[in-house]
Amino acid sequence: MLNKVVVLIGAMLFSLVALPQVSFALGGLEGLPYEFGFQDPVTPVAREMQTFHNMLLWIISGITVFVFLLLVFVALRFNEKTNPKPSQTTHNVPLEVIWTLVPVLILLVIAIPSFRLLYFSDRVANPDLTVKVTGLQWYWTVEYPDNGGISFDTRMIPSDEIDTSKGQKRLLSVDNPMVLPVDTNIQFDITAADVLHSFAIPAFGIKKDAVPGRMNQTWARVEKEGTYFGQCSELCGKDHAFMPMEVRVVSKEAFALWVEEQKKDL
Ligand SMILES: [Cu+2]
Repeated sequence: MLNKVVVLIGAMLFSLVALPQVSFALGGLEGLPYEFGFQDPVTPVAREMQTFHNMLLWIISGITVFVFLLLVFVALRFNEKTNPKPSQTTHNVPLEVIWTLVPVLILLVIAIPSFRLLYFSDRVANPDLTVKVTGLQWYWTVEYPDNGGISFDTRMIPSDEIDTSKGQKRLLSVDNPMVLPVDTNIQFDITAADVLHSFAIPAFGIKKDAVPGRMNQTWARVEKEGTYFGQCSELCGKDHAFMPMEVRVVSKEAFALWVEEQKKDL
């Protein structure tokens, strides 16, 4: 019986190492009907997060299959009919060593990339641009301290004013989208002015609490121009569901033009 257990554990470990990294990211950018999986990652952090998620999926699937097969084996082999006289032996040292060591090794395999990714997503050295985001009931204020202190509020466009011919999306489009340059290390300073909110843009791999009186930090380097959406992800009151984020990622030249345009209004 011990041999069989060893073979099963071996097969499980082999499957973790040998199975190819398959991406389950089938989602688009703004959520179309019947999609599943994550939004396409557009930052290094989001891509690493999905790779990590896919690795975890193999590990948990392996453990689930292993435990299920073990249960089936025990139920068939050691039920009262097939095994009327149960063995009274206890303390199988090799088996106990294995079932202690294998879970420890699995946890190590998970912990090392997990901590690496946590610190990678935390901050970027020498950011090229800083954007301050403040959550309020129930909208966001965006500030660009590096660009002459541009500052504006971004609020959801109400459903009855949505113009689909302009590509506006109900519950996602806003009046003043945040504009960011592509291929730039952007540091986000995230805070709130009333209650807890959470700044979340799935395609960037960002979800950071916005806490009154506290400045949280994260970063993004968006590699693809486009429009990205996010939603407040911390229950913050009655209009929590109606304070989306819309982010337009444009070329560096277009961003510089936009900055000049915004400065005129200051
Ligand atoms: Cu909120």
